[in-house]
Amino acid sequence: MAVKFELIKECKQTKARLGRLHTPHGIINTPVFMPVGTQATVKTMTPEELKDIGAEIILSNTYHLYLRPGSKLIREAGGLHKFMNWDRPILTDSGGFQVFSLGPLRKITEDGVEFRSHLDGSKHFMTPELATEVQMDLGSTIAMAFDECAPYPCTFEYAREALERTTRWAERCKKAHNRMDQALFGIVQGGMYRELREQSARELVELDFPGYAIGGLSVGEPKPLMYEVLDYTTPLLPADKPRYLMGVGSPDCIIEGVIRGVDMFDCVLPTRIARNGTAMTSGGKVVIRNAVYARDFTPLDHECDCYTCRNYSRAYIRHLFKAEEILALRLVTIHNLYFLLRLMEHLRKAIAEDCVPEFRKRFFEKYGYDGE
Ligand code: PRF
Ligand code: ZN
Repeated sequence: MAVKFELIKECKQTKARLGRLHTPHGIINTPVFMPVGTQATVKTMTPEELKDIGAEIILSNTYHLYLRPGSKLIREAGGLHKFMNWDRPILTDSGGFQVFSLGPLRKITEDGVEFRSHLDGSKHFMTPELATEVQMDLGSTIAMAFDECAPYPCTFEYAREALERTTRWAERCKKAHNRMDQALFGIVQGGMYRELREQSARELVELDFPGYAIGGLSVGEPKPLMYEVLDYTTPLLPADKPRYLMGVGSPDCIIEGVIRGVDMFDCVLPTRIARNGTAMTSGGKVVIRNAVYARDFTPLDHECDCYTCRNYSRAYIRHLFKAEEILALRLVTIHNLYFLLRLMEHLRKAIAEDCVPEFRKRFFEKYGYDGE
């Protein structure tokens, strides 16, 4: 088995778990946040910088790398790790979400999905077998099954068809998968319907994956609804396998996910908002272009000791944004990722010390609840 999950401790007051995921590329402490490196790079960051801030695993995308530069080229380079000079774990998403969210035209059949490239409009056909082959060529540490993420809102009938197709596709991915040094995770779908989440989890657990993702959430539904789905979905998954909530990574959703038993998260949010000038801080979001920061010579976050906060002021970073200097993007990205990675560290400590509810309360009192 390519990965082994070691459950260290379960929280006494919540469903939070402390764990360690052992992989051929090293150990991941969970709950973990995975910075997103869609195109084999976490935008603006070198792998050395990612290590320095404590990133233990990153996520990359099958869909993007398949289209450009092509998975055979990456295989020729010696695999994704070598190609991008990152030797820690990498999780690749299967493309099962991107073909739906990025492709302008797509046609779903039992065999797979026909879609057009967002780059040049060329026609492609993605199947469970191809998504698996591409991920084996990439040589990621964790590969994901090819799934269908139903939109929100969506009828019971459609959500059922999508989940049943997802199960059949997961079976095909498993059959096609033959890399012993790579783990293949299954993805639970079923929309916002309890009965369907139960069916999906049951069918996937039957297939016996080394880890399970919860897909189809954070697709436009209200947050309380996502929490409700999580409430009944995580207990359906085996306690001795890692659970990954796909595409979720705002501080509030991470905390709410952790207390419901989620171990892994990924999201473009911290890196994306960094590049438009929004910093996540212990006191909430700071929109650095704002005129109130013109003469603010204090750091982005007075509680933060990241490279950016140790060396630069809000006024300076605001100036860099106004002047459209590249360093601006790098400095806020470093800070936001550091902020989230440190939040995960604090959560792990809170689980170890049995003070998760207190930690949650304290965090929200300071950070506030943001709308996104
Ligand atoms: N499936 C896959 N990737 C995803 C999702 C999904 O449902 C989501 C939903 N939030 C994000 N990324 N394969
Ligand atoms: Zn900082």
